[in-house]
Order: sequence, then structure tokens, then C-alpha cells
Amino acid sequence: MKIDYKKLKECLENEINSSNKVIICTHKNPDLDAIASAIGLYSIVETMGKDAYIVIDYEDLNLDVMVRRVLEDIFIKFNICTNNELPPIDDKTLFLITDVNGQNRIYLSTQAINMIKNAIIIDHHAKNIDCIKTPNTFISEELSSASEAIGKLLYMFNIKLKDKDLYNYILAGIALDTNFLTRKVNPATISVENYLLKKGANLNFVKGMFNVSFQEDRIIQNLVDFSSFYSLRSAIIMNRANPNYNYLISQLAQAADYVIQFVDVAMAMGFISCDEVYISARSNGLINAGALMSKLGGGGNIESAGANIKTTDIMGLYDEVSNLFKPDSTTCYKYLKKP
Ligand SMILES: [Mn+2]
Repeated sequence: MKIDYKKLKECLENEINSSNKVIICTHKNPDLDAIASAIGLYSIVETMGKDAYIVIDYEDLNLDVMVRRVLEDIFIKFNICTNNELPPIDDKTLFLITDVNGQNRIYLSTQAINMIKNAIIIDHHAKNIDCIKTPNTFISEELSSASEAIGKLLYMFNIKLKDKDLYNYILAGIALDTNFLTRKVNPATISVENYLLKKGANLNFVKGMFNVSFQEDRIIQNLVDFSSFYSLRSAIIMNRANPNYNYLISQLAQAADYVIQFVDVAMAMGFISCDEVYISARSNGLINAGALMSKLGGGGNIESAGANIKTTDIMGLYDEVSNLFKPDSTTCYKYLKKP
């Protein structure tokens, strides 16, 4: 189902106007879509004359390098706080939750979550069973990214952002979740892109934001070199020479994003801590990556999904995943997307 933007705009106007302050939260380990959509929401709240706060664990050294660059830029222009620096929460505090909906994935302490009285959720991930309880949920899996929804709202509210780079960040949020405007792009995505470009965003600048350092690029491409190709044009990408190497989720995602150009489904896996393996799955739309990852306890949508698995036995997990794709296995056909 599509997002009802008229309803969303009304809901934001009513809830922001009757609030005393607005706390904007997104998922743990935020990516560009998370932070860019939070920046857009902040600007809407600020224009309506209310105090806004973005909750981000900015002290976390494992933060994605692109997110860190954006944070450095916006830190003095926005109220950014960690869980420990939250302003007092009362019955008139509004929470805007973007790019996430499950209590476990949100970067907010349990204590704070329990104090939520008013919340609006804007998200493009499937609704979790532990979704924050609020009547105001605007969740659509058809949406490319949270940033697309926020870009549309900026247009509807006629908001002027503080500087041109902020439009670039919103476009970068969309670019991240669409593998640079190719995956899950629909006419509505292009309208938002068009609006952002008119406001001064620049695709070349956005592309530059994704140019990671040479070392970072080597880490991703070295991982890509380990791609094993299976039936049904699938690939599993794992560093078999050094399986214990710890990756960032964003590095696994970028490896899968690279390999998906050549196959129907690509899965990059690696340790993200000493006893946690992450699998980042990408599909060209022929295979349901979300269904595939839910088989391993994860989730996502048809084209983009992931699973977080508590294990120290990555080789065992590799076998389990590759068994789904053995030439004599028909298991993977179950995940073919039904027309
Ligand atoms: Mn997102």
C-alpha cells in the first residue's frame, strides 16, 4: 500500500503543533537514509517553530564513514544528542520515527521507549511484530527509502532547507537505498529527485559522497573477489581466506550491491562482531530476498534484505546458505517472486 501523504501531512501538522518538543529517532547504526530523513523531519519541525532533537549515537566509532561525514557537517546546525543527552520527556513530547519501526532496531533506550505517548512512524521496511505502538504509522514497502517520503513532505510543506548540501543529503539517502537510483525506483521517486535537483542538489556531488576511501574500496572489492556462483544466477560472497575478519554492515551491503549487477541474487556474509554474522542480500527482483533472509531469521523486502545471526561458526552457516543454492537443490525456486 502506498503512503497517504495528505493524511501524513495533516498528522504531522496536528501532532507537531500540539507538542512541546519533538524527538526524531531512527535505527541503530544509522545509514545515509536514516540520517537524511531525520534531517528533513527536523527542518519541518523547526519551520513550525518547535524544538527538535535528533537522537544518534554520534560517539560510536563504528558509524558508517558517510554518516560520520554528514554528522560532522550538521553537528553545529542541529540539536544532535545521544540517549544520555535526551531532553526531558513528558506527555506533550512527540516522537518522529523514521526508517525503522521495531522497538529492537530503534536507537532509543527502553526507558525512553516506554515513555512514548505520541509518535509518528515513517518507514519503508516491513512492519515488525514489535512495532512501536501508535495509531500514526505510515509504512509502505513500495517506498524506495525514508528519504523519498521526507523529500515529498519537504515539497508539500514548502520547506526551505538551511543550505544546499542538505538537499544533497536527502538525495543521497534515496541513492543509497536504490543502489544509485536503479533499484526500487518508481515515478514517485523520480518526482522527488526532480524536486531535489530543482532545489540545488547535484547528482555528481551525491555520487562523490559514495566514493569511499581507497582502503575502504579495497576491503569491499577484496570481499567481492570471493564471490562463489551457484545455480539460478546466485552468488555468495564471503572472505574464505580470512573468515574471522570483521566487516561493517555497510561494507557487506556494498559488496552485495556490486555483485547483484551480474546475478539474480547476491548475498554477502561476514562477522560484524566476535559472535555475530551478518548477511546482506540483494536481488534484481526475480528472487524474493526478504523471504530468503526470513528463512535465516532476518527479513527485508524483495530486492533488499538482511539477517543477523548469532554464531561463531561462519563456515557452517556458509554451508547452510550455499545448500539453498546447490545445482541439484530446488529450494531456491521457492523464493522466486510470484508474478
Ligand atoms: Mn532506509
